[in-house]
Amino acid sequence: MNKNLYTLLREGFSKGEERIFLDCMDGHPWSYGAMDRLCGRFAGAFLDMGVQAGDRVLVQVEKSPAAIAVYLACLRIGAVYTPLNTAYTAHELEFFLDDAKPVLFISTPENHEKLRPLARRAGIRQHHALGTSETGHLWAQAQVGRVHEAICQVEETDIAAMLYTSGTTGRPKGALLSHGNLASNALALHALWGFHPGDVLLHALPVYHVHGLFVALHCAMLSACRVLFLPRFDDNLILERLPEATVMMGVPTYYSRLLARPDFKHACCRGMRLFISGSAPLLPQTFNEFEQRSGHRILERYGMTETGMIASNPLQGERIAGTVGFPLPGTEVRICDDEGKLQPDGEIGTVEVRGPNVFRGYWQRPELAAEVFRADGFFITGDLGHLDDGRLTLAGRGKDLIISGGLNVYPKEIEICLDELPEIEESAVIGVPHPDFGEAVIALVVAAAGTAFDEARLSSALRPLLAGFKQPKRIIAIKELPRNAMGKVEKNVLREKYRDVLSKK
Ligand code: MLC
Ligand code: AMP
Repeated sequence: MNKNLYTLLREGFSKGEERIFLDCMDGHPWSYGAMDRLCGRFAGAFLDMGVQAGDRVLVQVEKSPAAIAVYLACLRIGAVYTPLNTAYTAHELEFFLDDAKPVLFISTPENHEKLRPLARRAGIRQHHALGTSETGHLWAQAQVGRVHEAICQVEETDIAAMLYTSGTTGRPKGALLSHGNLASNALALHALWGFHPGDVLLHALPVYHVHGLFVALHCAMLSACRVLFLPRFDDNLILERLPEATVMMGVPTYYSRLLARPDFKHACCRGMRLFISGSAPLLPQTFNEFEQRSGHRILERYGMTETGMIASNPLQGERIAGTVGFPLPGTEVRICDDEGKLQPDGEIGTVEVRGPNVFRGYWQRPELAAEVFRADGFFITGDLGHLDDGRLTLAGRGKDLIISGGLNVYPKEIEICLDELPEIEESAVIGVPHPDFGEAVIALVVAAAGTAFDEARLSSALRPLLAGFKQPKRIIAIKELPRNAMGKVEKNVLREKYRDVLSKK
């Protein structure tokens, strides 16, 4: 049997080909059948460009139905879909182009010319543009080219997508997700959250991450649900469309932004059956306030790029604020100390995961497998937590990671950029509480001898190097970085000292 994820997704929506899939409120909703046909056209075009099964297709485009068709076309021909955050700068892109070694690179029409020299330098044979409407080379090419109907025969372990995640070294690594990984997670979540053909999913998430692309869209596709496909999170648009929706998925910032709207109340949610939150901790106060204002207890779940979703609060049964619920069926979770020794119930340790959802490894970094996998196949997430009668509660992170508005930022990447500036002797980047993003980035720097510290100038110097969400919201000069006896920077001391710099306005 063909284990291609596209076969499974098509099985889900083939009963409702004429049903609306993506509704972008532009008067031209995309039916499942129309999406399948566009996917066939892109698949034909990609094959004509020389893309073969196993080749990487690197994609940095705006959210649009065409972007989804590109994803599905990659699945169909067995290529490895590799999406990138649209906020990445040309400087950041250079790394991805070199590392992923894509056969095909797709960028926006606006960036196409600008990125052409980079793509050429990286030796990429095919570089095309894709617009959100019917603009750009790929649309034109797909209209005149052939339609490729067949779905590439793959094994469960063949790679469907590669998603970059950063790491403690500051160098992003490509997590390889197989057709089997994505299919098992899609089926588990679809069943667990009770998706059915009558659901209407409100979708405001970006589509270059696990959350917006896999978790949300796969659940919808398996029941041929209608998706209210918003270009981005906009509270006005959300409030306008909420009465039509039955399910919404978002990061905690979406829910706190809704609560900031005095007109968000019970009546807005009359058709809703489920609000789901993940990617960052949902504060119990947000959970409680949301329940008071809407009558809904947000269902919090927990996942990672490398594993897809790991645990979820129940659809039926108690959703407890501050916990992420129970491991998904088929997924094992255990809590261990640094040596891998199992911790008793209630004790905090590192969350380890094993199951069909766990990724195949990092692209061209086989040496990392030994660091992140135990001999018995458990993946070490780097998150801290405890289990109580099977229910998982997260308790911070063992890894030096900042999650800002649901986006991951690894301090090292920013520290490397800062330390290269001549005005800076050394730096420490930390996450501190932020009223909108939950947590946000600030930098503490020691100025180089003989230089004058100028925060605005340093921020401008970082602009072309780092995506906006990684830019420190403040750069603060200090005399020296606090260090322990081993010479390691004591970030806890800094986090404590500067915890109010962004929350007090
Ligand atoms: C934007 N900015 C951010 C930011 N997003 N700063 C910090 N953290 C963020 N998350 C900055 C921009 O650079 C810009 O800065 C300014 O804020 C306004 O930008 P914007 O694009 O207008 O912001 P907005 O549209 O309001 O976006 C905020 C957001 C968005 C929270 C709606 O970031 C978002 O949709 N986040 C969700 C991310 C997500 O899908 N995560 C899932 C990962 S998967 P300036 O200086 O230029 O003005 C995963 C696994 C799992 O983690 O479990 O799901
Ligand atoms: P990413 O690497 O972008 O996939 O981000 C995954 C990380 O997000 C996890 O390792 C957790 O640290 C965090 N995360 C995801 N869901 C939750 C949640 N519900 N609560 C707290 N942290 C979460």
